[in-house]
Amino acid sequence: MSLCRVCDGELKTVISFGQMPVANAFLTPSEFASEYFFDLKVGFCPICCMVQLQKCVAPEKLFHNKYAYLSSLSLRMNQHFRAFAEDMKARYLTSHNPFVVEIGCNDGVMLQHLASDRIRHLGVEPSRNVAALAKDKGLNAVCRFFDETLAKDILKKYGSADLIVGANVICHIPDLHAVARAVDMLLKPSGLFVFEDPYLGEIVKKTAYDQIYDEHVYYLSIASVDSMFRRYGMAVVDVEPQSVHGGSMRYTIARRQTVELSPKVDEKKRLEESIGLHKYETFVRFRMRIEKSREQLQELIRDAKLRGKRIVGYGATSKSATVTNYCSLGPDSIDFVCDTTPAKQGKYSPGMHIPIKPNEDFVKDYPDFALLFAWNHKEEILGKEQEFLKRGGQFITYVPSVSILSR
Ligand code: DWN
Ligand code: SAH
Ligand code: ZN
Repeated sequence: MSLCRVCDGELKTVISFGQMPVANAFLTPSEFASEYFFDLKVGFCPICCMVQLQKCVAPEKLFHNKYAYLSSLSLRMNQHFRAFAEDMKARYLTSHNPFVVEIGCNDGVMLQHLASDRIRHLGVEPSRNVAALAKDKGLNAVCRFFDETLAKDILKKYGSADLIVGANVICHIPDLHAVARAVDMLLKPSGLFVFEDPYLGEIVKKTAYDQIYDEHVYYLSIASVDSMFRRYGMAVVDVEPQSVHGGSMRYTIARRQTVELSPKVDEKKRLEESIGLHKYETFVRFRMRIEKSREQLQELIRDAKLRGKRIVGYGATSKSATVTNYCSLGPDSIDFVCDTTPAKQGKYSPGMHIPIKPNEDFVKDYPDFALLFAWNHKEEILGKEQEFLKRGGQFITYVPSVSILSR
């Protein structure tokens, strides 16, 4: 029996993927034998509606001095975070000498746009290698996990924050109660906490089951986030859907009664009810679609291999660890995965041990099919791979459904 990390309710299992490796643990052959696996299982809490991993991997095992994901490597994400920073500046950072804390600043993809305007800032980034990249950009960053102890230290050194921001990080933190307490401690009375994460409504709608992996402890909705923060005298006061990462939601949290509630919050909460995000049955159907998706992808790939086609994976995403392991796709069906991240190149994918190669290897000898693991960057990738398409190459996708993308 697993209990909800938010309310102690008994979780109802949505899907069990079995033993899975750490999604960002790209490895060398000498590390194959000692590879770490854990039981990847998602549960739904019928009391507070929080969807979450039933068991999670210790954060120190995921975020360390060799964290593989670099936020700045996509043009699209750079544009997104520039716009995010500009929006925060214009709306919330107009007072005298404001102070911003970013949780999970990674290589500084967003913070750089605040620092360039000399805004007082602090990035909190526990992965040492990426924190170092942020510092190399001249940003002020601390290499720690965000928690109450750190909040206390920040408060002592810099004073309270006007704004706390975070992208794709709050859903990574197992102890949300500690996050809420730390935010409460650190924020000015009228301060705001703005964060975004992949949105449960989109994950379910698109059957984007590959968003389920070790780092993503929570699959958030407005209802579950609001009920969590209400326990600490705060509430979701505004929401704004984002198109990045396959569909995210940006939540603005404030202390209750300090900010007027946007009508969008209740409107979107009603929408969540209409699509059944508060009902276990919705997730039973989600599981059935996931199983169907696996069958279809396996069949498509089996068929292509029987016809002697070459398949290469495009983008060694964290998400691809779930797809390749769940669908048993190894080097016998996928020659290699191309990826622009230097630290991933030359290594092997977690669990299935598919070689990771630079993009140049893809261009040098185009395959028949590219399996689009980075489907969330589809426009950017299709835009730059026109030559592959012109020469008759095709992209295979599995989100929102298994299909071959037409030109
Ligand atoms: O939440 C998280 C998000 C923000 O980033 C983290 N838990 C980990 C990570 O998830 P991901 O690895 O699924 O993120 P992406 O952005 O889908 O990863 C894209 C991968 O594809 C990167 O390794 C870079 C690579 N890539 C490429 O090779 N060519 C990306 C583009 C756009 C390209 O053209
Ligand atoms: N914000 C970036 C990075 C997302 S990847 C973006 O949206 O692209 C998640 C990041 O959160 C990693 O860099 C990881 O090291 C960091 N992280 C994980 N747990 C954290 C915690 N408890 N406190 C602060 N950062 C954390
Ligand atoms: Zn609960």
